[in-house]
Amino acid sequence: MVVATQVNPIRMEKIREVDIPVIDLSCSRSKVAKLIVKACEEYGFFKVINHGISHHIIKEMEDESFEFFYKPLPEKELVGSANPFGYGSKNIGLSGDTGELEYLLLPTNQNAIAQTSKFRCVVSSYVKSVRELACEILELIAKGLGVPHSLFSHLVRHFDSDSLLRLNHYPPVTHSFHHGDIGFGEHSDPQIITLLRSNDAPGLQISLRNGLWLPVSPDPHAFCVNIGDILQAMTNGRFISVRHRAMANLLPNQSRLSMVFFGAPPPEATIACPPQLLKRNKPIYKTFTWSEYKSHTYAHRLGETRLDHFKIT
Ligand code: GA4
Repeated sequence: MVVATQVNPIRMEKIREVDIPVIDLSCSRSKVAKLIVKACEEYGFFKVINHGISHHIIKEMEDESFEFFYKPLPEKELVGSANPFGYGSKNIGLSGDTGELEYLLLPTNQNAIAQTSKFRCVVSSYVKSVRELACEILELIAKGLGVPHSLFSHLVRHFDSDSLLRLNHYPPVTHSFHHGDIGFGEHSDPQIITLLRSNDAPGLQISLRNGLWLPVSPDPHAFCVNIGDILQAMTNGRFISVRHRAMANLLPNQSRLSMVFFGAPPPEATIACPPQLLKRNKPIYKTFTWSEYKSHTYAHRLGETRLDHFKIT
């Protein structure tokens, strides 16, 4: 496999004859911007390497997460159940979805993670770095699309941004697990953009246009980036909010841990495709606020195509 260099900012990862873009962020901005836009149009998914987030910050977040998940259940339950923030096990959302995982859902706004414990300090510095990376990627997208620099990133940088951090722990195999069991079922992410970092255990799969599921090879040095529903709406369907899922962890001795940042707008932000991106096309989606979209999301099942509800008929 060719490792990306200064000259070539993209390498393609061949899995089952499909190329997943791996984009080297240390290369020229204009080239990277074009490659990211192409990946968002073709897959709604890509990996970034040379992203600039220090290994130390990632490792500390991973260590703290494992320390939390290895605690006895009653201690984990002390943080409160995920409604929406807190600890959850097997139950996903409020509409009856389930999966083979446990997780912690955390808010990311500055007030919520006031730094009073080691865990909160670590979350706060991880969130700060990953939010910055998300905004840089959104600014590269804006450059590639030829729209104002902070058109998308200002929503995630906003003080009231509703961004989240999700820590997912997929425990090692037990005899009750079978090949094909689902860890976290098929869905698209409702937000603007998602940055996922996982340890070395496999599980993530993305859905291709032809309906096939493509396994994404784990790479602890990369971030997996996917487009969320809001960016699909803001690009009038040009970018794909890719459907993805995680399979149950079938490794006998190793846990899978993913740390997922969801970059979201503030609740009252109005979501619409800007005129520069509509060009001569008609808008596909109605205008809505993030708060309206979120209420709709939480009232429905994980696997729904939520944007359909906001289509102009
Ligand atoms: C999917 C993306 C994020 O993990 C999440 C999930 C949320 C939850 O786990 O509470 C949802 C799911 C996600 C979309 C549909 C609803 C809400 C579970 C569910 C059934 C935190 C999010 O924002 O939306």
